[in-house]
Amino acid sequence: MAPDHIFEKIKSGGRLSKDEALKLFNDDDLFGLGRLAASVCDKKNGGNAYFIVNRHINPTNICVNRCKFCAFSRSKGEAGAYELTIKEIIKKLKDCQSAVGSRQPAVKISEVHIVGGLHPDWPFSHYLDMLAAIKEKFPAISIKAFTAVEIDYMSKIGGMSVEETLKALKASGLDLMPGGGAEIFVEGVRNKLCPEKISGKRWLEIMETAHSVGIKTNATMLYGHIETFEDRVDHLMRLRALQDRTGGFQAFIPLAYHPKNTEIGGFYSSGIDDLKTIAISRLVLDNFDHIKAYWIMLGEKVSQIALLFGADDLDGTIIEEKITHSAGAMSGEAMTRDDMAHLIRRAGKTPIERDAFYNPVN
Ligand code: V47
Ligand code: SF4
Repeated sequence: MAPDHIFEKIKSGGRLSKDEALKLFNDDDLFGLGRLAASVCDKKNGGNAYFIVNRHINPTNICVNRCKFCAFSRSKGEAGAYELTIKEIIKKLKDCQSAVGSRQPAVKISEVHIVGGLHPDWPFSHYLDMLAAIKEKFPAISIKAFTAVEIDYMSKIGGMSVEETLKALKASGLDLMPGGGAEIFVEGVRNKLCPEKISGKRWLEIMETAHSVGIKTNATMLYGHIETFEDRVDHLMRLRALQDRTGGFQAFIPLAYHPKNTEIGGFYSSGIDDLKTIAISRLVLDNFDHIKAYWIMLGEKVSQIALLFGADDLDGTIIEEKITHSAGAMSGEAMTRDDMAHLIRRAGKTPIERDAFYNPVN
C-alpha cells in the first residue's frame, strides 16, 4: 500500500514531491494508484476521453543522429533509407482524405503529424516549402510537426536562432509541435541512449521558446529501457517546472520502449509498468490538461484500460506508423473513428472527437 498521506495529499489538491512520486513507482498497489489517478482525471475531464482523426507522415528516415533505441532511422545510402518528395507527401494526404484505414471511406483528417530523421542534405527552405505546400492544398488541416530535436537541427542548418526558426516555420504553416525527442533528460542515461542528440536541457529550452512565440507543444518520455524510476521522476519534475512557467504543453505522452531491431535491445515494457507510468504521470503532472495513452505503443487494449488509470486521450487514427513498427510494435497501424469511439465507450467514458487543440468536432 502506498502511504495514506500521499493519497490524502492528492485528494486535497496537494502536489507530489520527488520522494512521493518515487514511492508510488516502488509501490505494488496498482489498483489504488489507478483509482486515484482516475479520480484526478475525471475532475479535469469530466468522464470525457478524446481522440482525433489524424495521419502520421515521416518525410525521411535518413538521420545523422542514429539513436541506439531507434530502429526507424538509416544512414544515407544504407538499404531501406528513403526520402519523400513534397509531392509524395501531398499525395499521401489526398489519398487518406478518401479512405482512413481500409474500412472507412472519405474521412477528413483534422491533423497531420510530421516528424522524421535529421537529413544531412535538406536545406531549411525544404521544410518551409513542405509546410506551405500542405497549407495551400489543405488549409483546414492543422500541421503538428517537428520535434525539438529537428527544430534545433533546422536552426543550425538555417543559420538562425531557435526563435527565428520557429517564427519562420509558423509563418509557413506550422500550427503546433509534437512532444518527441525528449527521451529521458538525465544526462548519463541520455548519453548512453542517444549520444548525438541534443541534451535534455536544450530540449526544454526549445520548448520554452516555442511556447513563448505562441506554439503549443506536447511532451513525451521514453521509458522501459535502461532508465531507473528516479530518472523518470526527474523527467516528470522538469516538465512540471517548465509547464508552471509557460503553460504551453497540451498533453503528456509516456512512450513505451520497443526493443526489436534496436542497438540496445532489451525487453518490451510490461502492461503493469505501462499503467503505473500513465497513473503516476497523471498525478505528478497536475498542471497538464491531458495524458495520452498512445495506442500504437501500448496496444489497443492496454490503451483502453489506461483510460481507467488516468489517461484521457487515445491519440488518433494514425493510418501509417513507421517509428514503433520498425521496433516491433504489436498494434495495428490504423484505427477508424468508429473503432476509437467504441474503445472509449466500452471503458465507460464519453468519446469526444477533437481537433489538434482539443476543441470538440462533430
Ligand atoms: O521521438 C523512437 C520514440 C518518438 C522508439 O506529441 C521510440 O502527440 C519506443 O513522439 N520504442 C516519436 N519509442 C513518437 C512521438 C509521438 C507519438 C505520438 C504522439 C505524439 C504527440 C508524439 O518515438 C521519438 C522517440 O522518442 N521512439 N524509437 C522505440 N524503439
Ligand atoms: Fe534520428 Fe529521431 Fe531516430 Fe534519433 S529517434 S535516430 S533523432 S529519427
